[in-house]
Amino acid sequence: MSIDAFPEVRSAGPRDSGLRFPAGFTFGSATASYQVEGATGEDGRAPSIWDTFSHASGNVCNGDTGNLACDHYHRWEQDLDLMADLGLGAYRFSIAWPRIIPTGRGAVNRAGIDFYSRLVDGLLERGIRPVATLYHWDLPQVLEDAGGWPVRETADAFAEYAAVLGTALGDRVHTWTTLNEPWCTAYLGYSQGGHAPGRREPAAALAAVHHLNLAHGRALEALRATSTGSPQYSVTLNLHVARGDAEAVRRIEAVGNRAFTGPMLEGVYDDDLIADTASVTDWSFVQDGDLARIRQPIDVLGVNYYSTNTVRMWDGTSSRQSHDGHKPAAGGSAWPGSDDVVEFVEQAGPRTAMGWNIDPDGLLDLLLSLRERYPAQPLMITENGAAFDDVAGADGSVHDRARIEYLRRHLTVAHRAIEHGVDLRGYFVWSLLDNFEWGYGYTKRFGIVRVDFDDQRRTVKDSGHWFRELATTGVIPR
Ligand code: GCO
Repeated sequence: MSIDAFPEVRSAGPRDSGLRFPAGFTFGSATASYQVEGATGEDGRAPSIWDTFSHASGNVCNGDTGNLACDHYHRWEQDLDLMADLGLGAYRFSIAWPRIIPTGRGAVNRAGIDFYSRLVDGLLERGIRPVATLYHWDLPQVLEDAGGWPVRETADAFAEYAAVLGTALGDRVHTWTTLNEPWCTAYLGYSQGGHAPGRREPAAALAAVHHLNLAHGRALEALRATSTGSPQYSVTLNLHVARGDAEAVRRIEAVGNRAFTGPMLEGVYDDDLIADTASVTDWSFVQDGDLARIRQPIDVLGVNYYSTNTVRMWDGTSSRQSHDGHKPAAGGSAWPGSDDVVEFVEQAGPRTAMGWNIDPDGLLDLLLSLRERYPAQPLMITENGAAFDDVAGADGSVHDRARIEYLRRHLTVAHRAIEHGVDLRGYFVWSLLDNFEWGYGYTKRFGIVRVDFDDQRRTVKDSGHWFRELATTGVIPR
């Protein structure tokens, strides 16, 4: 269904506020282990691919690393107090695999389990639901050395890791999320090269796609078999909202979206995806029975949304545009099979400090199209937010009106989606804290809480106060 069917729900205007979310709608914030924890060498944690990648010169702005990040590993209690003070109903965090099984397979590191166990208990004590992601990009380096996601054994290792977590935390975690944005892992990590491990091998990236999908299915099996509570199960995808020429949009949706939703939600790799990528791989890494294991019911599909893309077919001669919001641009190709035929057209503004266009209607398009295709699948916005060039006062205060406007307009759209029948269960702002923004290091700030990286002081920004009002009243504030 096209958005044009709902002309009245388009364009959340700047004065549109006062809308109330349904009772039970979850407001939360999200972070990820390598982006906030620091303490990379403590309590038995082994290096991840992001340690290796950020320590190698030229990969991250200013040579920044996650060595200290927000020092959340030591300041977690204070950070949980902050979340409670902000009235958050849920916290979406990720677990660092190299803290749990430092050797990738085999021995479990008790200290790693204990950290997350304390974190989960601390959340529950404060009435905040723990939403735990198993993989937000910090693969143990030892597993990359053995081939990484392009090899099938990494999915085996992931299932073992999932069983360890299910056993240790599955009595208390509210929602398990297997993977965060496997698109980034596969394509930015193994083909485009802007993310760890920084490989530029399109065929390997497509093998990584499949082994991530398989890891998702196998982890769900393992979590279900070991969790003794009654957790919900989910995965988080960054689905691309592409506009423009129909054929270019079809190609981007095939390799960018349906490569994941196909197997996970329908048990198929679509024929057009196989055809588009035929010059790159023959998909022989897909074994009998894999698709049945990947397709499993999930309680909620997590959706991360920031901006849109405009695409068109490229004739191969004119000078080529490439404005697809890579983080950051890295020379390799992020769309195996379609890089040489599709170009990304520069988007109209306004933009955030990431250079990403601000287009709340894209979120509505995405939610409505998911409802159309998967009417019975509950959805959750697991990331939405914006980096801006914050100016902090001497007391750390930040008057980030632009971020408030960004959040308000997207939340308005989320509310309208619900009014139009989308089964949307919650909204997690990215991010709780300013943190390590991958290839951009500490140069991009997404937090609703400012972090002074000199002294680790936290200061709630105006957007944080605004979000508190939203979370405690359920009404979108002005
Ligand atoms: C992602 C990740 C986050 C990012 C955020 C801003 O979406 O890439 O889940 O870790 O920090 O999206 O880029």
